[in-house]
Amino acid sequence: MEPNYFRDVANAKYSKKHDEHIEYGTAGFRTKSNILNHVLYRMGLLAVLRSKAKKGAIGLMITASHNLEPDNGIKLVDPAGEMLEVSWETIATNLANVPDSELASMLIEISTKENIDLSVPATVIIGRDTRISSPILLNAALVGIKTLHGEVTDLGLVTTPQLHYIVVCTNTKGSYGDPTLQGYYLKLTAVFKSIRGNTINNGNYTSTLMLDAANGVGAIAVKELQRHLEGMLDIKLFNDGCGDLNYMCGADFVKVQQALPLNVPSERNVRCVSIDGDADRVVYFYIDKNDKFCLLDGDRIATLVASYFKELLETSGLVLQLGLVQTAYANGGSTDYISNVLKVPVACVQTGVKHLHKKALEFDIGIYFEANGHGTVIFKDTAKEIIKNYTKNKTHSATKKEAATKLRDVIDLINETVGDALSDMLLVETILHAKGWNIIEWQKSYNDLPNKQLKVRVKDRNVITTTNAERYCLTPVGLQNKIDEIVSKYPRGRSFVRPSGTEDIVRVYAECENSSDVDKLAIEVASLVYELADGVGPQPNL
Ligand code: G16
Repeated sequence: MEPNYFRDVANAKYSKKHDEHIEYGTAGFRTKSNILNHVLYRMGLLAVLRSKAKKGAIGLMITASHNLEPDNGIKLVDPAGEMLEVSWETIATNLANVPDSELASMLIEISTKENIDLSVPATVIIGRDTRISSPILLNAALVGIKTLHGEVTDLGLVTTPQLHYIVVCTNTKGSYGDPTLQGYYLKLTAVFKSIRGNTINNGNYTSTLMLDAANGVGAIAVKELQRHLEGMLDIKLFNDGCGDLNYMCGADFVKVQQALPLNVPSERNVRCVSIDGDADRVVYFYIDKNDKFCLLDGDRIATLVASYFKELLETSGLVLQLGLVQTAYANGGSTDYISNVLKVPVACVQTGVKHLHKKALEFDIGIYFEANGHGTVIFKDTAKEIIKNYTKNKTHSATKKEAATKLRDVIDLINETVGDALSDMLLVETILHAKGWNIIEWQKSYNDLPNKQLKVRVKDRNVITTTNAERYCLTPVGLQNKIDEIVSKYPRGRSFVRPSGTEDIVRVYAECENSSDVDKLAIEVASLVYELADGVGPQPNL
């Protein structure tokens, strides 16, 4: 170890100015932006160490995704474009909270324990969303990276999935794609256009859609996408950055409130899309002929993709294991449909795409989606090879080869590194186009159980602990028994509670057979949480 390497890490400007404990949560550190300066600086330092440890470029994204404007956050991206390895989340939390006086010694400890060769060069690829606080936090991270002599590639304003994409492209020397934003748009749109061919509309599918960009960085990306799509998709853009970020708009608002986002006109039967503040989530919705709001969330996207892939596998005769991964938030209606109608194996894991991604890797083709619209599809390298070879095999019939070729091509439309709202949207559009479906036909495939999500404020959300993929509450003791009692009163009732890893709240999920009951069920469970977990502020209501 070079003894002086950490000599300059003490920096008064980025000293820790408060004692609030902060944790690497569901998707990195996320809290009020004004208490994050030292965390960003320290994550700049850590990103350099991680890059040296992995001998590859590391990503650093400054965003609080679906949270409102006053929050911000940071997440690190590993060299293959996936989320930071879980064991390093603990290292990140410890480093973020250590007193300034122990910062250098903790960095030395990390380097020793992780056996890091400090002479290896380090590269950090950095991006940010459109929050007002992001440039200041960017500077803090840059100072951290430069203090440990890391190289920086600053991408400026990018969506989170764009950063993931550029990280993997950089580390694979371009074999996954060109490591530039231009490369990202070209890769996605070239294959979208070639699959679509000359037929812009097909059957009941038309290419018009309305898109709510949550007033986030996704709006910039959508405009660029439109330029590359050359009119093949007629996107009418709303919430393109002039209003407040994620405020009464965006994928999280639409999913949780099950309501039309601000500014999107109420036009019957028009396909609409909402993405979130950093464009890693997407949900669809429409207003039906009776002016009722209808949501097609991550579960719907997952089932649409699973049914399409299953069809292509069956038609082609390719024998590959297809599987789907969900979380406890998945609607019971979707899980029944996947298991009993599609007959695709389905697994349930805890919230956070890092957990879904890991589980999905077990399948040849792993589809994973959270109900909130965060997800993607991943393919084993061996599966990609099998599909490619199959398309070249002259003994297969034209029909079989055609199906295998579609499967091969559609892989390039997918950002396999992480959920990507734009790539997912292009995939959905491709499938709807192939099936000749409008949004009503898509929705008819199965019925969702009526469901409701509520947020409860409590003194310390960590008093709630869970097990069994967050479906069972361990503490406070007695809470689960009481939830079970309440749920048993409602036909097909299900409810669970868990602390959020991105907001200072406890989330309550409820579903049951009758729409007239679901609000009551959610309120009953939320009130219980309020009572047993030291609720603060107003009592739960709708
Ligand atoms: C992040 C994660 C998602 C997770 C969501 C909510 O999304 O990437 O996997 O579902 O937070 O997490 P929690 O319920 O723990 O607050 P995003 O879009 O905010 O980055």
